[in-house]
Amino acid sequence: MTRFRNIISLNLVLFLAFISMLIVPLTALSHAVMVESEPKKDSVITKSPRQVDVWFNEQVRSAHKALAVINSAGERVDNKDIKQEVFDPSHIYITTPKLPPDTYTVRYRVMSADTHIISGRFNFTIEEPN
Ligand SMILES: [Cu+2]
Repeated sequence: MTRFRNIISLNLVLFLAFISMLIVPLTALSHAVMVESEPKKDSVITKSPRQVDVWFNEQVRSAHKALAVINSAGERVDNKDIKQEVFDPSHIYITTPKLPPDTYTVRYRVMSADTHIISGRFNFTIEEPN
């Protein structure tokens, strides 16, 4: 009887392991991931951008989106006018005033279609033109 019960519990463990193998990749796939930006991650440019664009691999929700451009002194320098492209909800952007040479950090936070919050950051540098 004990042996029979052990077989059942082993089957249950295998079954649960199998189910979790099916579920985990699905949830991982449904996370939005940043795939592109302008200025690009770690890029060095010589002219202030007019805006900072971030693209994800899939559309993100319009609620709870945040995007900020921060200078090396830790000050927020964007125009706080985050927008989401109407015809491409995977694209968010924010405008900036003319930025002086510095290294800037872009921080983003969005809600995936699956309601998970995704956040991250990247840098770009503006150099004096030669
Ligand atoms: Cu997710």
